Amino acid sequence: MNEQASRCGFAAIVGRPNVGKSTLLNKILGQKISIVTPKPQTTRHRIIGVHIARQTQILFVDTPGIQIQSRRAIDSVMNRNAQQSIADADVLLFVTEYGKWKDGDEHVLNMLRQSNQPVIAVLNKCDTAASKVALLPHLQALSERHDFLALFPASAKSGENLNQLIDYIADYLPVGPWLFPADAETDKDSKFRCAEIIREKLMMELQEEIPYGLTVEIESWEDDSGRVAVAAIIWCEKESQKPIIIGKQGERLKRVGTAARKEVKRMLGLPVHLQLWAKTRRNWADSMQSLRSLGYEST
Ligand SMILES: Nc1nc2c(ncn2[C@@H]2O[C@H](COP(=O)(O)OP(=O)(O)OP(=O)(O)O)[C@@H](O)[C@H]2O)c(=O)[nH]1
Ligand SMILES: [Mg+2]
Repeated sequence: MNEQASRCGFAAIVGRPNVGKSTLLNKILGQKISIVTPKPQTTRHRIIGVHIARQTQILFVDTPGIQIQSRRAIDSVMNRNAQQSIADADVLLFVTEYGKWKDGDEHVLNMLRQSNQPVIAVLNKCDTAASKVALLPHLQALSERHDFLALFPASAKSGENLNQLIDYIADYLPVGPWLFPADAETDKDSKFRCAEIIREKLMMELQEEIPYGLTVEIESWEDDSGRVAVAAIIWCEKESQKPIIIGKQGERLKRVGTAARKEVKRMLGLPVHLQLWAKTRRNWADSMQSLRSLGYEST
């Protein structure tokens, strides 16, 4: 590689919850780095996905959806993770959803305006538009909200326009050496990704407030002659949530375990044995001390 011409930088993917930030990261990377559910507030951490476009190493940073209100300690931690990613970025991708401009979008855009960082607007979920013509007034309205570097209608689901977006970022990022090894995919290790996969399956299974009161901790991880044995604890906030997570005769926990095991096996390319335990840690999501010990950054 010609060292002189190499470029590298952080492109933080920001927006309100549920606009498709993690789906966008995964589609660009061509693999699941960050979990996705139809529910808001799925992503809780900063997750870097490394993508190479020509001579540029683009460090995409998936972030938690920024919430207008932070009611609990975990909400503040999630918002801070997103804010820190904004501060550290070379360029910001402000993701919004076609046809759904909300107060939450305005709130995020205000934060971006105050950051004085360069912002690219991504109007996501354009596959839901009836036609290309239907997009035009929405693109016009978005372009009038801020002096964006560029604006891309896109679909993280179908991949529409993502190559153009990637090329734009690759040319925009500063000249400099690559910060990650050439074959790096993410800054997160297999344990983190396994815990997240379990949390995704739980979020898909559970309704109302319960998914927000859960976190997953890997208790043990043994890699024994090409076979991985994992024991994970699902922490809930209240004792009353435990039977709901476990389900009748353990059927829900079994479904979650089976789905998670299959995906972890695919990720590692190795046979996996997965054991799940539901336990209670009272109000862990409201306690900074518990959050820290459960792996939540508190920058
Ligand atoms: N139709 C359509 N759906 C999409 C697209 N991108 C994402 N979705 C869906 O939108 C929902 C939310 O996607 P996520 O990627 O989890 O959204 P997020 O912005 O990361 O959400 P948080 O992590 O909660 O902030 C999921 O059901 C996705 O399948 C898209 O381009 N088109
Ligand atoms: Mg997400």
